[in-house]
Amino acid sequence: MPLTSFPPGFVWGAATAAYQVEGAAHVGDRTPSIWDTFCRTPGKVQGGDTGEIATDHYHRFREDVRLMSGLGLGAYRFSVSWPRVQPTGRGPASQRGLDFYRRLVDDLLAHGIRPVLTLYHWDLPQELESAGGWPGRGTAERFADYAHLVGEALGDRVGSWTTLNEPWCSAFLGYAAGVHAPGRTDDADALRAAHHLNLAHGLGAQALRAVLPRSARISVVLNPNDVRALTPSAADADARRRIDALSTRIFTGPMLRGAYPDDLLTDTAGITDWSFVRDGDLDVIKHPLDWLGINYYTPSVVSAATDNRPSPGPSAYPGAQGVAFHQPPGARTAMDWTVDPSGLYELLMRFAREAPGLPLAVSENGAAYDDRPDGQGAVHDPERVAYLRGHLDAVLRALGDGADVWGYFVWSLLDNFEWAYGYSKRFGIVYVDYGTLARTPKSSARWYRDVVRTGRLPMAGPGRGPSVSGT
Ligand code: PNW
Repeated sequence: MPLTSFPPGFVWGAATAAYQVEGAAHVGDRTPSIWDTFCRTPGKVQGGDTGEIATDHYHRFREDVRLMSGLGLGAYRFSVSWPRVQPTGRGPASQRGLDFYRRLVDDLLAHGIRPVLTLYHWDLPQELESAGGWPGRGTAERFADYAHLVGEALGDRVGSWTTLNEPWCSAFLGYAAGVHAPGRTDDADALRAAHHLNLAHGLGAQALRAVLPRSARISVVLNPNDVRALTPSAADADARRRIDALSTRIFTGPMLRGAYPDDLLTDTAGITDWSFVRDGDLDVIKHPLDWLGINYYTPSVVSAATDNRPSPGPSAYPGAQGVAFHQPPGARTAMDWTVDPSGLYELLMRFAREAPGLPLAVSENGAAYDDRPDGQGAVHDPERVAYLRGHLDAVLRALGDGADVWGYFVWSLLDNFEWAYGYSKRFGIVYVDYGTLARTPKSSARWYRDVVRTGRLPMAGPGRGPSVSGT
């Protein structure tokens, strides 16, 4: 029997990340992160945009919590800025930095909104990058200290913890493709970074477990890739296998099974011998998880390349020369990402199968569109409503087919700093006027409020009459 409504107790949330929303880059003891540096490097971020002010969430968080409360949200997924709370990446905490997160969390709790805290959403203290960054083992060790310090400070009021957000982006967009901070392009360094991010997760989870109350729930957030082969040929199936290893199994292998996949080690043998993996690392990385966060936006389609031309520019997939990427068919968002909710269903079912008993959450899902206010100042975003509806329907189908999904977080609460795209891409269900920083809920925010209230999916689009069931 397909489900027509979400189970009672299903958690509805929205997500942001520190560098993308906070601003206040020079407030308190905060030092620059690798994103501050990257934004100041000419040509790296569209329009020369930076996170200096962003949405000014640092000063406007009470208004943002009120907005979430008005939408009926049960949870807010946010991240802590490492250089705000531990300015040099080592040593003592900044009390002023921690106080900001205490105020935010207390305001959330006062509104009945559960805080879901991510320790690392890409804003590495620049000092740690200058000391070697994620390719160096020391950064993973520093992360454990940072986790301990935040756990000790906020463990009395935050029950849900995530070590890392999307380590794939940190390792491969940051150190191989160079399109994210710190903008390095060295395949061997990117694979070292992936391992040290895995290790940071394991050491961080251990550190949290040691300071948090037993009831605390510890997780990691991944962006597993739903990779499809262009044709059923053996060559395309092999291309699919290689990209699956480099995007998903490089993290889930160590984290869920305590081993790097053999095929990954073979595929990357020409780049590194993996001798940076020390005895005992894999046991640390396999630290038990209380839940797994899955971020999903779009699937990938790959084939064996039919010519031998090297791809233009550095790749985000070291060891996958000879794989061609194809735009999946279907409507596209402003990111040019194809809208295909079946990828979310497939990923949820995959983890339900491969990690039985591990609760899952959709920790990010959403879309960018070219939103602008109409003459009255209202923002109508029917494409986003259709996107969310389709993906929530996929979650409902996965729930009906036995996946243990406890919650869904829309990316994002607010329009914000979309990394290398600057402010040109708007993912929010709430519009931000970057001149005045005024917030205006889009029609998708009202639609989402109705979903949250009823636990059902009304028809896409405003003013289309009464709701019908979710299938
Ligand atoms: C995620 N890719 O980033 C992040 O967690 C968010 O901070 C971000 O705003 C959101 O998705 C939308 O982009 C990604 O190129 C960035 O595959 C790039 C990719 C994937 C995720």
